Amino acid sequence: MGPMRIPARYPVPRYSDPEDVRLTQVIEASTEPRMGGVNILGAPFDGAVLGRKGAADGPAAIRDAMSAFSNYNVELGLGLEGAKVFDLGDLTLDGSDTLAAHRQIEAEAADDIDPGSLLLVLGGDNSVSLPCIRAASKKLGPLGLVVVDSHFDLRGEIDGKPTSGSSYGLAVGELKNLDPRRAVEVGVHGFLNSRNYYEKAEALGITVVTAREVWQRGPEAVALEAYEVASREAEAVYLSVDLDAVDLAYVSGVSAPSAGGISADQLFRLVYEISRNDKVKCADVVELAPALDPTGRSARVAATTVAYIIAGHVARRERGTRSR
Ligand SMILES: [Mn+2]
Repeated sequence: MGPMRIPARYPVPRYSDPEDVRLTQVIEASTEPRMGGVNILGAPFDGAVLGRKGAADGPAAIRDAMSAFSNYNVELGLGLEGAKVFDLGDLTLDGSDTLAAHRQIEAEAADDIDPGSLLLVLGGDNSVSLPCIRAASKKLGPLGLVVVDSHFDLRGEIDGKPTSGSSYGLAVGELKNLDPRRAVEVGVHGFLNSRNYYEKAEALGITVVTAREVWQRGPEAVALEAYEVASREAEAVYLSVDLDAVDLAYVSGVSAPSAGGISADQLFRLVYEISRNDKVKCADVVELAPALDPTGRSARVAATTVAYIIAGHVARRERGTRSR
């Protein structure tokens, strides 16, 4: 056992209808990762954010928002009542010490990664992706990476420390088994990235798909290409979702809201299509800062994203059944 965790809390459903099992009723608390399912782990840390703080409250807000959902999705023709979803609770992290927090996230995530399951990390600022990717590369072998984000996040360290803008650059720089030619960045757009970081992505051989290309080609086609690139000669694929990829009309509760991003629906379709693939063994959903969006919309989008990732995992087992 690692350090103490804070047990996950889901609100008690406001009503009980045997004809409508709520999504949160499918989720079981667990102190250990379980085989063959989805293991949720909260990383409430925002000590390395470059912009506005608040993502430390992300995991709790995502769980709260999930209580609004049924377990069935009409469009997918898919129910999650038989899903094996376990919640391992929240890590207890020191928000003032990025390096120590990252060491702890890496160690605990490594304990919870299982090649037969999906570890789904709820951030936390985007810096938490780095220790999770490190853990995945150490536990799972040759790794591919699919990122959905408005930003490249290819910065170096600042004052010797990683930030919320450096996770993917540091990961491909230090991890021998994460070939940047197996990294795909989806959703960059607008006046949000420097030419230098675009050229760095190109030089590294990272596949870049802009937000506009998602609108033009459709999320399913983009997801197919992204998984193909990321899974080539890889044992496992890591999916990292920065919610700021979504247009600020849907998601304003993030450190860096983006105008002109992809739509919420496009994000759901992207993550669902990617999560349906067997090699996806680790994922994160980061940057929700609920206090920055008092309407609760951003938390709803975050929670729906989590539900679609779980649905993608369930769809692996149900392949071949009718889908609408
Ligand atoms: Mn971002």
